[in-house]
Amino acid sequence: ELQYPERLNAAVELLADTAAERPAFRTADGDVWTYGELRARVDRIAHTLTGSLGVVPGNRVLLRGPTTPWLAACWLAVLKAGAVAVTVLAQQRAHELRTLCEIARVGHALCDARVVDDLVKAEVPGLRITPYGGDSPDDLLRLPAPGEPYPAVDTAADDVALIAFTSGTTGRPKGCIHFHRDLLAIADTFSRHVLRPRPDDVFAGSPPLGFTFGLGGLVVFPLRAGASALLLEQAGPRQLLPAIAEHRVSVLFTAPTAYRAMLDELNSEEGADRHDIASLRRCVSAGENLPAATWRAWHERTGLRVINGIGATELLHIFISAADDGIRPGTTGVPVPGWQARVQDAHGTPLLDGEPGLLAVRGPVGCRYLADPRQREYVRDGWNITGDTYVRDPDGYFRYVARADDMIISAGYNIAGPEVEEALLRHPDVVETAVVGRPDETRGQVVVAYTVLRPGARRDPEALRAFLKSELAPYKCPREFVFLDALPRTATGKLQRFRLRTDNHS
Ligand code: 3SK
Repeated sequence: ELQYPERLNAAVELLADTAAERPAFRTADGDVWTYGELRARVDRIAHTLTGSLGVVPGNRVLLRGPTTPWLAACWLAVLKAGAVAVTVLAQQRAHELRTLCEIARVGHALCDARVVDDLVKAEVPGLRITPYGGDSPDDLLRLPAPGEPYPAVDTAADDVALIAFTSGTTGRPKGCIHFHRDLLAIADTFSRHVLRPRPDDVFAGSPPLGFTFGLGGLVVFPLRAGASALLLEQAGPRQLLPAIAEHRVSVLFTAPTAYRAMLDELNSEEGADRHDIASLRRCVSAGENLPAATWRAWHERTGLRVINGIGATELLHIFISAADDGIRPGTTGVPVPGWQARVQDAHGTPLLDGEPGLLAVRGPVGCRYLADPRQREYVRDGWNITGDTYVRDPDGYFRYVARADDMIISAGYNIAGPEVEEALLRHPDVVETAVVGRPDETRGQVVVAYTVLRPGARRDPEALRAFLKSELAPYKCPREFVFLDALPRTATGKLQRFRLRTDNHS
């Protein structure tokens, strides 16, 4: 079990031990921030926060901007000053920001000057906005601030440090409260046991810092290991491959769609010799389930075994995964050391191995929604019910079936959309697909496959149906195929199946 002292400030712990001259953050432009520079800038921002801006411990400070070292430094400064960081995405627009500020009762905001307009437009009553990184005379980083070290606020290990939002894939956003100790716990469980980082590692990836997948993978894990992170403002699949080569990235965090897009490039005629990815030693995939076909294709092309994981904003980071030779394609893995997991029915009764049911987990981080009655649905009898349907195999490996609300029931059959998607992805023309149930008077639901094809491929439902008939039991085969240019996704890249069920895409 993890033990932390009663008094603990996560920012102090993350910044304390690494030699001043070691690199902490890098940027695509070649800027390098050493640990010494990072500490000095964090202290300067913390002085400004508690000096001229009047922030006091416990105040909630919104942080918003593209992924830059300045955003990471602001986050560390807010924690060091004993305030609460409220993280949101740079892409979120005025009406969304207003809702998030209302839910978290935010009084201050530090916002990258390039995206400040939407926050101003949100007209949040009483919100004091301080831009950083721009030309404005009030730029946070231009404000005169003393150059002395900032004495960190003496926070308790279970003082609130972070409010992170989960949009889920539907519904009003929920603010998830996390403590200072939670931030260390994710590094001391998943990162320590599965990634096993080294001080010379260079972390990089696509999730933004406003998503706890990115905050953990690109800030908390590298700093806890005394390693460095390449912080990319543009981190789509097209930017990742050249960045890996140029900055010798060794630990990569991204989602299954990005692995597929990078494979397309690596397997293309022009891309075959263009990208040197020999520096990679760990590739993490999370955010949604990693199909076995994608795992195998990446392994075949690169020799690397992708670390699949399931995480949640409610639980801050990844709680089921596997390392090295323990990785089995098509499964998520086993509970990360420090975590427990089981599969249970709707009444909380554990199910037998091999039976699909609700995934329930517990460990060093728990779900605490900010004033939201949905807390009672997520946490039952001390177990966090993630909303995923899983099966536990007899050897203790957990296998993803579907999001609990993504099961399709058609003519009495239970059909897991992801199983059909996995089969469709084995077709060479299919880039992405989402399989959902559409209400039907006779069958209850019918299976519909929304599919993105490779450019130039023929939109031929009969060919896909014929292909699937050799891969799946006939009752699972989609009745209907709808071809799209792109699938609907949230700002963090999660597929929005509910939009396919409700919007008119046909
Ligand atoms: O929500 C997720 O999918 C997730 C995955 C990994 C780590 C953190 C999160 C929130």
